[in-house]
Amino acid sequence: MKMLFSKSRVLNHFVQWRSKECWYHYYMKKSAAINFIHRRFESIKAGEQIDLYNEDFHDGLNDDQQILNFPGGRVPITSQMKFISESSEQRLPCYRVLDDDGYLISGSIFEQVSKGLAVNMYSTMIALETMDRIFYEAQRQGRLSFYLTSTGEEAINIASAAALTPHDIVLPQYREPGVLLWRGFTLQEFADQLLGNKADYGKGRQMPIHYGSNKLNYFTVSSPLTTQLPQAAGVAYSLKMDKKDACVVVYFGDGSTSEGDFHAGLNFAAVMEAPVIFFCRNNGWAISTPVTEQFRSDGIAIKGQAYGIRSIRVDGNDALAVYSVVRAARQKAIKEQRPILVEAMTYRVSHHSTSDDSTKYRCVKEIEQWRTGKSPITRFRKWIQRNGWWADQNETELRGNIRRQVVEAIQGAEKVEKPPLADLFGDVYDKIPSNLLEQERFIRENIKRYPKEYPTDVPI
Ligand SMILES: Cc1ncc(C[n+]2csc(CCOP(=O)(O)OP(=O)(O)O)c2C)c(N)n1
Ligand SMILES: [Mg+2]
Repeated sequence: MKMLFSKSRVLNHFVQWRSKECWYHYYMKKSAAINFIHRRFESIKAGEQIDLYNEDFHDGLNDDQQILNFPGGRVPITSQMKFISESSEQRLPCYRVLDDDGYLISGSIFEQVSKGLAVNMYSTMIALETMDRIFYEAQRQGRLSFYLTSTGEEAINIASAAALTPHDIVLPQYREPGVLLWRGFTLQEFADQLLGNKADYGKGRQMPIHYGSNKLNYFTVSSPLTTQLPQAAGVAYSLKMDKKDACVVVYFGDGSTSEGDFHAGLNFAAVMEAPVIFFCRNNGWAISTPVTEQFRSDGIAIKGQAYGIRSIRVDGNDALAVYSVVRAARQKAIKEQRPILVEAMTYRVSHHSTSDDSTKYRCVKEIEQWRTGKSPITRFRKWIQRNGWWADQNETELRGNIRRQVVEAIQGAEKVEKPPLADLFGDVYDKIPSNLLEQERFIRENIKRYPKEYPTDVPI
């Protein structure tokens, strides 16, 4: 246990160091920027703006038209000294299709879903909920070192995934395992990663829940918040260069928007006209920090406009609304080659993770209201059941089946050998540098000296 912990700590530090400070990374960023300049698209109209500037700037002030020509374009002038307000009078409305009771809101415009798709979406939401419950319990029993659930955010996970194609590339935060589940990541693959065994694609070097799959176009979760946003702009730009009929979807929480990378990522994508959907799960909390202490703006969607990004706010607990919004966003991102920002309003029903007890900083009544009265699963179930597409018997069978499969996956993963100690030091450098070799020597000597302090199931 102790060693697994230190493994993830070593890697975590490495990832943070590599993403934020390393000169090598800085150098790579610079050379990537040079490549971008060489491969600019015509749509980036820098040349045109310079012409405008040269021709019109000196006599740009035109009394009749009351227009001033600036390098970025023509701006109307005014003699009124008026500061723009810090907020609009009304909060940005939230698009929804199903009301709290699962009835269609009359007049709502939404993407139709077939019986097959609706049942598949609902079944996968149940699979996610069940998987979360059992893995969470396994952590409490000491069988996993860490876990984190998506409780309350099942519609965001599954409905957004259902609106994409397998070619769309996903860069997750960490509360989106349902997207992987939808794409076909098996319960065994989840369990192997959580237990860090030999079958785990990360060779046990990451903390539990850091899933990833090359095959399913799902980037590996990374611990430092928001690094995935500028990366998503770059991945989307590569799709644009290759003229792919696909987009990128990058997920992040409300708390992550306080990182500089949020702003860099949005601006980069806007300027490069990259086909990326920025999908913010605004669940009200960043561990113990409520959104009221996170920002003074009306949430996230309105920030898109400042970057020149088309944006929308959607009810994240309404599967039909999330599905419709992501379908439309995908269409716009690809056809119009532009980024889109989606803010899905929801609530983090679970503790932040197994390292947290949220009853210490928020009211239990509030949590229960969201768990019971506003569950996205119940709302969607009411709708499909009213359509005659689902019955109580289906529910019982499905839940029992998945429960059995998750338990078997954990038992299976527990039987698989752990990766050898040497794997901790490989796969990063072509030639392992001296400081890592020294660390390897140190850990081996330590194991010899204090064998009882180390797990016996890791091959030395
Ligand atoms: C750069 C960075 N700062 C701080 C943390 C510690 N941390 C992990 S999760 C988290 C909260 C993130 O909240 P949010 O983005 O709203 O996602 P949620 O957990 O609500 O889904 C924090 C502060 C981190 N992992 N990385
Ligand atoms: Mg949050």
